[in-house]
Amino acid sequence: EASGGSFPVRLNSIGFLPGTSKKATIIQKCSGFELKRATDDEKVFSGEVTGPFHQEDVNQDAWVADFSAFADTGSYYLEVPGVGRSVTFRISDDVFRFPYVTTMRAFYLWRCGTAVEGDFNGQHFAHAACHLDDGYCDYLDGKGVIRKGTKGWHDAGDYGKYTVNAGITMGTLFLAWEQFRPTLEKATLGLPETAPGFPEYLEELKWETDWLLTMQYPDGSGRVSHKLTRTNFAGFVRPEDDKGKRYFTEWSSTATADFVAAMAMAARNFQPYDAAYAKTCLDAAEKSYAFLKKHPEMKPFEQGDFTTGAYKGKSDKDERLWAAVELWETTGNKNYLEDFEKSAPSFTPRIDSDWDWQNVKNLAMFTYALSKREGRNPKLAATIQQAILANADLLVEKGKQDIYGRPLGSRYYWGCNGTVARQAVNLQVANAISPNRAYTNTVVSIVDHLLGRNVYDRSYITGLGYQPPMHPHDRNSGSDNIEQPWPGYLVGGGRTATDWQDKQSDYTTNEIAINWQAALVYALAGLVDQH
Ligand code: 9MR
Ligand code: ZN
Repeated sequence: EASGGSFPVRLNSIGFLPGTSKKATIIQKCSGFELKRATDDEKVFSGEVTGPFHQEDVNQDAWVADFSAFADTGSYYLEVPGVGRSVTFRISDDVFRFPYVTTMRAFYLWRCGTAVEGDFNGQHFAHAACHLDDGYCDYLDGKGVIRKGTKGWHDAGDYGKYTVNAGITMGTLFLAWEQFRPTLEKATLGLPETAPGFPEYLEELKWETDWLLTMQYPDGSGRVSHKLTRTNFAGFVRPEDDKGKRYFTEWSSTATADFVAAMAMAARNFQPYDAAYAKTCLDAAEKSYAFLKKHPEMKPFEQGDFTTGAYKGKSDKDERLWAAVELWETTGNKNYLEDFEKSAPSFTPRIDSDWDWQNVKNLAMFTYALSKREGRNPKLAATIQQAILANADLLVEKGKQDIYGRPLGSRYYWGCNGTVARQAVNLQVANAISPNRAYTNTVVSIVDHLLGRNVYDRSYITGLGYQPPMHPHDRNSGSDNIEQPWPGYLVGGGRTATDWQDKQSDYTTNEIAINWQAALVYALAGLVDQH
C-alpha cells in the first residue's frame, strides 16, 4: 500500500459545491456512512455505501459513499461506522474560489526577470529580480551577444523557459479566459500592476507573452527559438543567484508553430485592452506562420550541448494544425481555415483522452468546434463536435470506474497529474457544445482526486488541502529558509499508481510545471461559479 495519510475515508479535503457530486472512497469494509456537522457533531445525512470495487493498479478494495443529494452549506465530516471519520471539509458555493486564486497566483510567483513576493499561511515568500541577463544568442553570428529575453515564467521546478511548454500552457489559460471570462474577471488576484487597464488574469498572461515574443528570431525570418536555458540545470539556489549563462537556442518547428498559436490567441484576447500590443502579437504570429508554410518539413530541436528539458515531440503536424486554426479564429482569413480543414481529417474524428505538452491536436479541434465564425465545413465541424461529446462521455465512464474518480484509467507517467487536470478541458469544451451535468461532475471528480481523494490520502497541491506536498522538486521552495513550499503548485504524480513520493530529489514524480498548473487553473476556474 502506498504511503500517505492514515484515514481510510478519502475525499476532497477542501470541500464540495452544494449542487454538484460529493463522493468519498473508503478502503475498509463498511456498509453505511453518516454526514456530520463539524460544529455540533449532529448527523445531517446518511446513506449506504456501494461496493466493494476492486482496483488492480492500486491493489485495493474500496467502497464509495455518495452524498451528492445533500446540499446545505457548512462544515462537515463523514463518519463511517466501524471504520472512522474523514477530515473536516466545507460545502459552500465559494469552496473553489481560494484554490483558484492560489493556483493562479502561483503563476505570478513563477515570474522571471522581476522580484516577486506573496504572503501565504503566515509565511512571506519572495525572491529578488532574477535572470536579468536573459539571454545570450546561441545561433547565427551573434553567438555570445545578449539580447532581451527577460520576463516570462520559470518553466517548472527549474528556472528555464521553454517555448513548447509555454505554448500549451498559454493555450489552456487563454481557453479558460474565453470560456469562463465572467468568473475570471471578478476574481481578485492581488497582483502588482504591470499591465495597466488589463484584467488581472490577462495581466498575468501578458507577462509570459512579453517574454514569448522575444523567442522569435530578431532576423525577421519568423523562426522561433526552442528554449532559453542554461546548458545544464542549476542547483537548488535562489533564482537571483542562478548566474549561469542562459542561451536562446536554435529554433524548432514545434516551437515555431506553438508560438504562432499562442500569439494568435494573445492577439484576439488582448485586443480590447491594448490594440497596439495585440497587433504586435498578430504580426509575430503571421510572420512565423508564413515561415512554417515555406518550410513544411519538421525541424526537431537537437540538444547538442544542452542537458536541460528537451520538449521534443515526435511530430509537428498537430502544432501546425493548431497554429492554423488559431490564426483563422483571430483573423477570419480563409487561408488559415483551408490549412486547418485540409490537415484535420487525418486526425479526425479522434479526440484524445490522454494528452500532454507534445500533443496539441485537441486544442486545435476545440477551437474549431467552438468557433462562432462563418465558413467552416459543416460536416467536419459536426464530426469533431460529435467526437468531443463521445470523448467526454467516455471520460465520465472512466471517472466512475476508478475508485478514486480519476478519469485517466491506469495511465501513469511523468506529469500525469497534469493530464488528469487537463481532462477537465475535454469535459468543459463538451459542456459548451452540449451542457451535461455529468461532465461538470467529472470535473469535480478530477479536482476531488487532486485534493485528496486518492491512494495517498493527500492533496497534490502545495499549501492546499490535507497533507499537501511539503518537498516539491522546486528550486524556489528548496532554496529559501521557509519550511513550507511555495503555495498553490500541483506536483506531477506517480509514474505508477503507487510510487509518488513527497521527496525533493524526485523530479519524475514531485516536480511542478506550468502546463500542469494551467490545466489545474482551468479545472478550478470552471467550478468557481458553479452551484
Ligand atoms: O513534462 C515533461 C515530461 O513529459 C518529460 O517526460 C520530461 C523528460 O523530458 O520532461 C518533463 O518536462 C520537464 C522539462 O523537460 C524541464 N522542466 C521541468 C519539466 C517538468 O518536469
Ligand atoms: Zn528567473
